Amino acid sequence: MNNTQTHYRACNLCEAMCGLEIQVEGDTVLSIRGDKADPFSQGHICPKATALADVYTDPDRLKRPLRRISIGWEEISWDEAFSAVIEGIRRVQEKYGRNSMGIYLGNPNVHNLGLMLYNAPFIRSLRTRNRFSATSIDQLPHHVAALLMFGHQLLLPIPDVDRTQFMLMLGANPLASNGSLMTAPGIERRLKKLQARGGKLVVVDPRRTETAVLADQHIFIKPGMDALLLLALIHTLYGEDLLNPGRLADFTDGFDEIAVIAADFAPEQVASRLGIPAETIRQLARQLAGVESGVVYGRMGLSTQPFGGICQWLINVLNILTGNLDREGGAMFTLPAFDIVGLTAMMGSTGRFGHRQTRVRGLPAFGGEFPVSALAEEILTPGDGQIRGMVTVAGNPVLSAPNGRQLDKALAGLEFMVSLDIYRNETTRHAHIILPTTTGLETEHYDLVFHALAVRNTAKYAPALFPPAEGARHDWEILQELRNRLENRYEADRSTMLGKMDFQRRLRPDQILDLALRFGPYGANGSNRGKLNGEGMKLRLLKNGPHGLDLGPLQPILQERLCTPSRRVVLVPETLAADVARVKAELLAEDGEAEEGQNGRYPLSLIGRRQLRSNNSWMHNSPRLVKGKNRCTLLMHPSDAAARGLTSGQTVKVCSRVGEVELPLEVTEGIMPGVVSIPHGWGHNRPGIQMRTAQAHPGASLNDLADDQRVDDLTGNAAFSGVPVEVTGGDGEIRS
Ligand SMILES: Nc1nc2c(c(=O)[nH]1)N[C@H]1C(S)=C(S)[C@@H](COP(=O)(O)OP(=O)(O)OC[C@H]3O[C@@H](n4cnc5c(=O)[nH]c(N)nc54)[C@H](O)[C@@H]3O)O[C@H]1N2
Ligand SMILES: Nc1nc2c(c(=O)[nH]1)N[C@H]1C(S)=C(S)[C@@H](COP(=O)(O)OP(=O)(O)OC[C@H]3O[C@@H](n4cnc5c(=O)[nH]c(N)nc54)[C@H](O)[C@@H]3O)O[C@H]1N2
Ligand code: SF4
Ligand SMILES: [Mo]
Repeated sequence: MNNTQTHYRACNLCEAMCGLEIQVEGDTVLSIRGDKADPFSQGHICPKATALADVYTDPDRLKRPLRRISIGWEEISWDEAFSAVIEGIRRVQEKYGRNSMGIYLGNPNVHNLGLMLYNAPFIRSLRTRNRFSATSIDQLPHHVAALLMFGHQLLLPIPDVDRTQFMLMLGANPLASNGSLMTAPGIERRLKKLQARGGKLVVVDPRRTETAVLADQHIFIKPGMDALLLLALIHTLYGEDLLNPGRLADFTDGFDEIAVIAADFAPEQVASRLGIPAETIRQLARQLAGVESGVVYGRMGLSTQPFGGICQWLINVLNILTGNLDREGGAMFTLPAFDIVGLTAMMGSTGRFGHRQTRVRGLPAFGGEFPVSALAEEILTPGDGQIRGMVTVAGNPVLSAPNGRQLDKALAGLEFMVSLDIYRNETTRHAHIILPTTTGLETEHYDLVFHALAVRNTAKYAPALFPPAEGARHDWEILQELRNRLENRYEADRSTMLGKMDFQRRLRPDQILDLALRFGPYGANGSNRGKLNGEGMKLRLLKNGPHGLDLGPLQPILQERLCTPSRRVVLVPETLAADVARVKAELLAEDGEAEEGQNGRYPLSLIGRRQLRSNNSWMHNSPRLVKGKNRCTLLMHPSDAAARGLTSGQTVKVCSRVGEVELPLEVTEGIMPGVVSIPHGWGHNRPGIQMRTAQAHPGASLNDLADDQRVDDLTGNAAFSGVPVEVTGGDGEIRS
């Protein structure tokens, strides 16, 4: 008898939400293919999707709670583990106060329905200010710009790539990353269609990336200089009378102020600093202003740099000045079925910025979280408020946050640490207790976050394909249990407003999802109920349509979504405008404080790069993803290699202010002179981890070089782009 079953779900690994068609027999995955019937992804997948099967069967996956003992690790029961965790947290907080516990949430949180719904009440039960997440090593500047301009941290403009005629893309490489803050499965096909309909793609990047190769024009830029380019583009729009905000002028304030700000940044003024001819800048501005629809889009490379906040702000400004914000083919806003923006706005929580500062360096909090660049010093610096214990949930900051070696040292000295994770890796090896969780195919899936960042309005749900790996528990179940045990101390909580709306205490994730769908914009009483032929959105509808529902292209909706007190767009928020002084001092002035060269000791500028077969730090234990040649190499321009007498294939040593690594050199014309690149997420050669395939392909960690003191001073986001380094010949031994 043939027991083969077919299961449909969205891939949870990156932001693209590709539909998967998975053939299984019993608990064996026979195949994972692109789901051609998924209206959004139309069959697209990448090589990482098939590795979901590897994660499911991985012999290194943790199955039972682990306790660290003097000679290694011992498996313990769940009840023992929960008791030990509560005892550990209480011990630390009773001794040093409640802020002595810290928490770090990693990237897979946002790909996990249970975590998205249950981590907030758990965090509240910890009662600590010391909260951190991957947001501050990623997209924090986007949130700051959205909060200050549109009044809500999650009102993020999404490029309408399927309808635009012109895309100016800075600091993003969607052909490798599959798109970010732009959920667009099959992005290569979408960009080629843009070109096929006569549209143009221009890429600004220090490296000739996969996306730059596809583009109609690629402009090299020195890392961290984009703010100058964006200001010069704005200058040109004003100077050449190219302004055309259209209907946006009716509800936007600040057109005169931005003209004054941009006045000092004529293309001719910035050209030599930028290394981009003034005429190229002027042409770019004219092109953007001349098309019927166009969009400026900037991602990682523009967020994780010293001017991240300014860059994300100015990108929005450019889209407004050219009338492209909230317009078909421009940068648009989603109306997702689970409407996080609407729900949080209703509860009055639109985001907060700068309401408190970190103890040691005074970096600003955003949305109740501190920048993770400050985590190590908050642990290592003695004094009142020092962090003595940590919880990590689905995070690997030792490889993901800047100055990983310092963080290694900090975590090793904690009095108590607990990690919810599927692996014992570079970070979780420091835990006293590791709680093993389900992931991927063992979880039910609805993309709470990425439907809200997609280039079309879509909705898709899938139940878990497999029961939890033997012994593992769902993240949300673990957090709920910990919270219940912690809150015994704080009975008073239940009388508060939040206590009364405590859905998590009474409902499962799918039940909360169902409620949110029913009360959302496509629900029976929602503003967009018409979309579903009279049937209101509910979970059952999604269960009956396993390929996902297409709710149509994005619509102009900004005016009704705005959350600013004035209900108008703030083109020039004061905090951002004030930060332009820093651009002048550090980037514009010929004798500026730009750290380039730092006394000539670290003359090269280091950037990262993403690779299709890698997913941040945690998928290198899949044999099919790491097979083949070593991809963790240093890219360098031939002129820089020649100047140092270095040749392709040899091992080189890369040094920065905070550390050094050794890795093979790859000489290529595809990177600017003066710039070198290493992919992030590698460096699995630390002792005490249990990821055998990854350990056999360790690579070196980019974040052993990235500097925790280098941040965007405004937002506190890590500045990974342009870390000053020097490269010399290594020990001669080539490591694989
Ligand atoms: N230099 C440099 N550094 C970077 C970047 C860069 O471009 N350059 N990129 C940054 C970006 S954009 C991000 S988002 C961060 C990511 O930073 P992190 O989130 O800290 O790192 P990840 O590698 O995503 O680690 C995810 C962890 O979650 C575990 N995990 C996977 N699935 C599950 C699950 O379902 N449940 C639980 N409990 N655990 C799970 C994995 O084993 C791993 O330990 O890295 C940042 N760091
Ligand atoms: N295969 C794969 N896909 C992923 C991930 C992964 O690890 N692997 N991670 C996922 C995550 S968590 C995220 S956040 C997204 C990120 O998705 P993207 O934002 O597309 O990230 P990157 O591919 O790192 O692209 C950043 C680009 O910025 C360039 N850059 C660096 N510094 C500068 C600068 O100063 N100025 C300019 N103009 N450009 C600069 C780099 O050369 C690089 O090409 O990808 C997601 N998708
Ligand atoms: S592109 Fe992203 S979502 Fe699509 S299959 Fe690959 S990892 Fe999964
Ligand atoms: Mo990310």
